[in-house]
Amino acid sequence: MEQEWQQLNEQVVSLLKTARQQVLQKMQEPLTVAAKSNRKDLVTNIDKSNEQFLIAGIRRIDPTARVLGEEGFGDALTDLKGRVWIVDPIDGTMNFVKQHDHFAMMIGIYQDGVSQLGYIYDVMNDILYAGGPQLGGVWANERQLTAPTDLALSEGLIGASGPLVIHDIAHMQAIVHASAGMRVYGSAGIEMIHILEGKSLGYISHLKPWDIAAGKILLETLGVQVSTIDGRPLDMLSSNLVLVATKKAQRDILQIEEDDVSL
Ligand code: 2AM
Ligand code: CA
Ligand code: CA
Ligand code: CA
Repeated sequence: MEQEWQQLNEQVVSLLKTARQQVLQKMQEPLTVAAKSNRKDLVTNIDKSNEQFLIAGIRRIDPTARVLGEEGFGDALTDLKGRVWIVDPIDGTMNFVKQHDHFAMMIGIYQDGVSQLGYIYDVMNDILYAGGPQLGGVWANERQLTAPTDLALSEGLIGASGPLVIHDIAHMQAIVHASAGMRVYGSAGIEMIHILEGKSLGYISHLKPWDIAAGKILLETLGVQVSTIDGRPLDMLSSNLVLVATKKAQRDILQIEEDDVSL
């Protein structure tokens, strides 16, 4: 059984490395960019072609699995039964378009809704974060990661999505004020890499399943808490206001939420 997962892992790593080469190559040509729900929500030709490439590879690796992909090339899912792969072909599309940097490819593998393996690939730095319960840890390429220190909110940096802070949703300004400072990286994947590396203690953002599927598996493997902003389990079939944090910081943030409700 363990060997099966090792083999599966090797196949996914190889698929992602090939996908990276293709993306780097296609980035030499001008991008075709379109707006989805609004002018800040973009999709490019590479988001689409990379999702198609990844899903074709997944179907070769695991023919009976179902796939949920952001750009719609996978299956329409109404439940998480069996093996489900959740794919974000380019996370941080705005960064991809504007910076040609600070974006990631992400894959999360679930079995009957339970975490198995997760992948976040920092494409430009060529660092692949891979791990989960089926590998018994998390690796950044060949380097095994240790669990981040369990910092309290006041002791570290917190990542957030800009709009949540601007509109002060879910007491974001009080949370940021109580932390050591806020960072906005513009990619859920890159934010979660900072937490895996112990460089940020948390991240708060409104996220879809493909934004959080891979990170949840990797983060929880290292003891980082992943919940809704009010501390409940995520619904992996819809969007959630997600709170990722060290245990102590999660407690501090839930307390801020509760204190405000009691006013
Ligand atoms: P994406 O680039 O794959 O869409 C910052 O914008 C982060 O939030 C990115 O990880 C982005 O993922 C995600 N995100 C989720 N919903 C979004 C939306 N409606 N518009 C822009 N970004 C969104
Ligand atoms: Ca998108
Ligand atoms: Ca995303
Ligand atoms: Ca995306």
